[in-house]
Amino acid sequence: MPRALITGITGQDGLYLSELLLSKGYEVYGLIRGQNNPKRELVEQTVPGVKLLTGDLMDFSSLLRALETAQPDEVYNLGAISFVAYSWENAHLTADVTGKGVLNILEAVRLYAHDDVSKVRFYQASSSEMFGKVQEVPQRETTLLWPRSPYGVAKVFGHYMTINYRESYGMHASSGILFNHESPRRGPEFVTRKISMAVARIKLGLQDYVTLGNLDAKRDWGYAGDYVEAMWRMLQQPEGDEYVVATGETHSIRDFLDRAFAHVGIEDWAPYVKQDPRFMRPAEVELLIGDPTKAHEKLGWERKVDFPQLVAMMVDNDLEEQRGLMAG
Ligand code: NDP
Ligand code: GDR
Repeated sequence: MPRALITGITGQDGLYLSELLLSKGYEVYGLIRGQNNPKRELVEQTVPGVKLLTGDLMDFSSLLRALETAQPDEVYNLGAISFVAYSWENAHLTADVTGKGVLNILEAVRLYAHDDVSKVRFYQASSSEMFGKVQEVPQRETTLLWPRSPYGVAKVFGHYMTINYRESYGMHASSGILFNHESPRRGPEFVTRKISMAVARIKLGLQDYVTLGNLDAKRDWGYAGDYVEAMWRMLQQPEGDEYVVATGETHSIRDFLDRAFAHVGIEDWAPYVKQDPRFMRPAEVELLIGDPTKAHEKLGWERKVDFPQLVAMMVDNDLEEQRGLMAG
């Protein structure tokens, strides 16, 4: 039975990846931080097969302990401070967790493996935010990185550190440059879920409007359930490598609003959307669109859920959730 250790188990991707690996017969361990993590119950209910180990990406010895307990064949490093807007206000913390945390776990894997690094395969959750002020359209594995936020800068550090451990120590280490991926499990601070929740609540008469920032930014949005499959496929390759995982399509926040409101029968959303500079970023990533050719050709990966299906899935989920809350 293969064994996997996942950091960031309480997050959107941690849950989908756990489900995928459990369905493939893996023994799955998840690293959970904090003395009394409020999301522990969610993980225990959603993926009861996962064994939880306490640890933090900033606490090197906790990582080594988790590796020694889990004895994993595969390590998926999904843990991060992942909210870009928050990273300006907490730049040092973001650098420590999202950046240096990657070095901590890579080094812990190396020491745990006693230099026989071939016994553990490593996945790093890199991000399209590394492309920032994009230097090429669409963005691919070789596009020059130009991050625009402390989060993006920290991810660049983790990305190159992953490549460096592969080149220095021969580790089977891969970096998935994943473009935005969403789902009903997306945190409510991210724009897609903020919109799907607001649309559901507006439709049900529970909320009057939603306040957003820049509506013109464009993102390449896919479905998280599809993207964790690409992570797993990367670690089944003979060698570690870098892969862009994206849909190859881009849509603005306005496009997302159009679809989400239309899904509940509202064609003109202008009366329900306000803008506030508080949600604008000091430096914006205006356009992201990925070229997933390498992932298609080498991993045989294809997305299954398209943009209209994704928006509908998220709004339907929030309608159901809000109706459930209303019913008590
Ligand atoms: P989430 O924000 O949903 O989850 C982040 C996870 O990181 C949570 O489980 C959180 O745990 C954990 N975490 C935070 N701080 C620490 C720490 N100090 N030590 C250990 N764990 C910590 O992110 P997603 O699931 O959406 O994304 C997964 C990864 O993929 C992240 O690294 C993200 O940056 C990256 N990524 C995401 C993309 C996306 O569109 N979703 C695209 C590209 C990359 P807790 O519950 O304790 O806070
Ligand atoms: P992003 O996702 O920064 O791309 O990072 P987010 O949904 O936060 O922002 C997307 C775009 O929407 C604009 N926007 C708003 N964003 C938020 N959160 N709230 C608003 O009210 C709002 N109004 C407009 C933003 O300015 C931005 O242009 C996500 C995270 O999951 C990262 O961890 C991951 O690496 C990248 O995706 C790929």
